[in-house]
Amino acid sequence: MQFITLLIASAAAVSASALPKKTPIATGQGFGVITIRSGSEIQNSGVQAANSGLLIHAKSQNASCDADTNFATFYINKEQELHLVESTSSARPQTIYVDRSEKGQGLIGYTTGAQPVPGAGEAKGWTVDNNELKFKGTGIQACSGGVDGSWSLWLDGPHKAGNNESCISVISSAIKSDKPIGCWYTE
Ligand SMILES: *[C@@H]1O[C@H](CO)[C@@H](O)[C@H](O)[C@H]1NC(C)=O
Ligand SMILES: CC(=O)N[C@H]1CO[C@H](CO)[C@@H](O)[C@@H]1O
Repeated sequence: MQFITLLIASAAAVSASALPKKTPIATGQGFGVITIRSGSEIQNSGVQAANSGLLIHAKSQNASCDADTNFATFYINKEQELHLVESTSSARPQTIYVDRSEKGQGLIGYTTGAQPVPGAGEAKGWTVDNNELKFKGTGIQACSGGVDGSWSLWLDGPHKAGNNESCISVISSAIKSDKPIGCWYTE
């Protein structure tokens, strides 16, 4: 009995420590994002930004960062816009948008500097609910087959976003960054 209790206690300790810490994310607070989909190869993958889109599993996001990192750092402002934390050497904000139109199929992209949000794109509506990143209540899916073995991220919806095959829904878990690293991400 004692043994079983101990076993259960230690199993619980292991799985609790494997879970990301759920520290609430305040407006303007820097955070990273990991994808949660247990049993898949993209469980606990850090979200990256490159080529005006979000991805996971790229060897390098090829960004110019203020410190060494291969993951993106974000913040949400009062207008519910999702931004990439800027490098100190860059003065051009990079802002994430989604295109929920029939053509866009849930595309997630980002603009750089004064670039307008394209066509049907929307930038306002991002929230972190109980540490999950969502756009107007909708979560995210990941699609394999991206550049360099990566998976591209799309708004959740039909699992053929952008005619990509094998898309799966994930939980995008926001993890507070105590020292957000600013980067300049490739356009
Ligand atoms: C990063 O740069 C390398 C070398 O140019 C390229 O092969 C790779 O596809 C780039 N990665 C991304 C995510 O664009
Ligand atoms: C990961 C992946 O396959 N991405 C493709 C998804 O669809 C868009 C638009 O058709 C392509 O540009 C991507 O390469």
